[in-house]
Amino acid sequence: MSKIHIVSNRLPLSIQQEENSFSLAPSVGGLATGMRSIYKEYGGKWIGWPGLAKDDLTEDEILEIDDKLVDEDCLAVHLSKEEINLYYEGFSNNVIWPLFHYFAQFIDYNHDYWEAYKKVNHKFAQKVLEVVDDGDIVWIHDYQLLLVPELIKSVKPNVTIGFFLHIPFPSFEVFRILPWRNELIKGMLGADLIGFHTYDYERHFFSSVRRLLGYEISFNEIHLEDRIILADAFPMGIDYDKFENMAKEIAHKPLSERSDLHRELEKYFLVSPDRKLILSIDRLDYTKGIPNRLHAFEKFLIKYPEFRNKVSLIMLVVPSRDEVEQYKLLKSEVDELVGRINGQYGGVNYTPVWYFYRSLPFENLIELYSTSDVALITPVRDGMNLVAKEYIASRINQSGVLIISEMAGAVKEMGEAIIINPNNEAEIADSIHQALTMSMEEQKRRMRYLQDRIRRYDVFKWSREFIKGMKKVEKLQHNLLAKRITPTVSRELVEHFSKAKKRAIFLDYDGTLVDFKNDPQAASPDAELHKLITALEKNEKNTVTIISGRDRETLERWLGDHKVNLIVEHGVWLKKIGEDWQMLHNISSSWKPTIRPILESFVDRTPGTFIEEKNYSLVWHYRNSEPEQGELRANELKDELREMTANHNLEIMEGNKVIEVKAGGINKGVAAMRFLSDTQYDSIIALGDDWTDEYMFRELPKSAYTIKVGMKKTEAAYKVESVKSVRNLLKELGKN
Ligand code: GDG
Repeated sequence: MSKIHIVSNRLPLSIQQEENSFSLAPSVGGLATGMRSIYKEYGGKWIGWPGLAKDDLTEDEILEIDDKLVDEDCLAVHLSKEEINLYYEGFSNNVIWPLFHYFAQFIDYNHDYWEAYKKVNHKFAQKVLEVVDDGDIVWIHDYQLLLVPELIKSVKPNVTIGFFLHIPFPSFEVFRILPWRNELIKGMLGADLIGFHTYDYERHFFSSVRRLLGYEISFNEIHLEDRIILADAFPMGIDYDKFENMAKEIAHKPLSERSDLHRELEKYFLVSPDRKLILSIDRLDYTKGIPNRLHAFEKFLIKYPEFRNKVSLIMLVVPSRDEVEQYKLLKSEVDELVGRINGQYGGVNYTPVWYFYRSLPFENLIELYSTSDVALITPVRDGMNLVAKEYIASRINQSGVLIISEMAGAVKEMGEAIIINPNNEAEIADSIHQALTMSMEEQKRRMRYLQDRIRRYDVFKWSREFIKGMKKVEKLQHNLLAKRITPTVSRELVEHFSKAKKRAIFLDYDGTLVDFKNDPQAASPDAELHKLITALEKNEKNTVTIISGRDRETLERWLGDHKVNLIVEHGVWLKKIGEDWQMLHNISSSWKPTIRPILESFVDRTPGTFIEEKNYSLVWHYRNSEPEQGELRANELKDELREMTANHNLEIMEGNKVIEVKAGGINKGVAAMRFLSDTQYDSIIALGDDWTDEYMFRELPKSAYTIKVGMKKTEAAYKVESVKSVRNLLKELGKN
């Protein structure tokens, strides 16, 4: 069975230094819980940083830690203080974190950070490579390790790699700000499956892939030269039962056994029966919207003074990254705001904001969740936000109201919550009022829906679904690669070819013999191509035919000196060696004046596009447009043309970034078969890259070697990866 390895910045354990040795304690975070079951079940390893700087440890201590970790199937990537400072605090938390959360003004563009990030990502990849075998699965987590997928893939292409991003992926307009944007995105594309919390992050990622690297994307597949990658949304869940069970346990505890915090909370409610609590829990981070929450709470107290002395906000803020300047500033802002609100609205028996700046044990966390009437979650950006889900799971009697920001990934699954814009303080104030005055019946109705959903898609389901996705992509790639020309097939082909006395070779031009260029007129044959064609045409056993959608003039100008046949405009015209052009079909171009204005209006409205006019067809090129706009307009154009073309017996052909309108009933398949009807051939080879070539692959006899360039689905019998591979193959054929 193939193993599944997990890679994350931190190992799911914390290491405690005791007097003469070390002890390990499991982490309680959601990721650790969800993944632990996976890598143990599949016999893999967890690779990550153990949390101690290696400069603080002796060689022997490092060995001792490594030994202890082996028992837990963990492998340590040991990092020095400097590496942690530059790679983790620096590039991860001072470049990627602010950028991906739309806080571009906080980015520290420090080149040393980037160098360290590359170096440490290499270290992680190296550790993985020590344990991974062909056929294994590697699941990499989060923004600290964006380069690791490619670093593994380039060495071990037969390992299936999953990557999950726990934070948002920003829009292209924000992502493009980064000097190292291409490297990061290429790093991610080493994965076979890329997971995000929401579809929005996924589409932002697609947009960056298209615009920065120009790869084609259809549905959720990214087409690379030699691979297909899937991206999808997998909203991360929580260990629902753990929260529910703890809430039940606490509810059944006798008064005497309750924690100090729990008793404090109960005292608060004893003062008056209509007292209520609002809860917020987050790490201290500028993305979590803590100041705006406090402002909004103050607005609520001003607008609804009848709730003063009755409603408090408990704010649990977990210290985080407190060495960083922005976090220090945020801390003082929050301290100040809390002080001011409490000073202004507080009294002897009433503290409006209970502010805890620390972390609490799990049990206390559940006490907070289960005692609070409202959870107020107001991030300005948040990948998912698990606190919202944990609140829902802890409400065992279905009371309670969740107010959640539309900027949290979790909101997509929370239609029944009260949804707010975190920058609209007046709206938040009103939402607090709405939550506090909501009838119990309504609270329960909403909470039941939320609970059903969050319970179903828990962290275990989430990880299983992701693994299912990795297996699916593995299969998909396997099927796509199934037709790839292996060395054996290549030998067979060359042998078959060399034995044949009369050989027909059909070659598409663009995307097959030459790579696409932004300007189609710039794709003229280079010296190598001329040499390859010459080698083939010199052998009189060969009949070479270039079969293309190009116009007569261009191909004749480029290849007219060769002893090759030319079939152009997808089969309208044929020029046999030494003869004049002949029309394979009698067609008219009287429809052009009707269609041209439509295409012109699309050119006017879509920058970067243009019309190419051939004798019997019109082509709208959109390769140089904004990729998404180009796709959108191409669909629009097809729609608009559909009615017209039916009336004129025309056909719309969709090539590679082109929409071509031409007379119906003509295609490369019909043309190739007409050509073959004159002579008997004992070997036929046809190569082409786009779907106009599929007609040819379909029509040619079964005995023909039909070869698709690229990894897309095809009716051809075989596939090769690129123009380069086509040229290598032709070189071989030219020797025989
Ligand atoms: C990142 C993304 C995404 C908090 N205080 C205490 C405590 N916690 C636990 C909560 C919760 C976790 O910490 C916080 O998770 P979040 O999801 O809210 O936020 P981030 O830490 O920013 O996580 C985020 C997440 O990754 C997963 O993909 O949702 O968007 O930013 O589980 O319960 N736990 C204990 N004591 C505390 O005082 N025991």
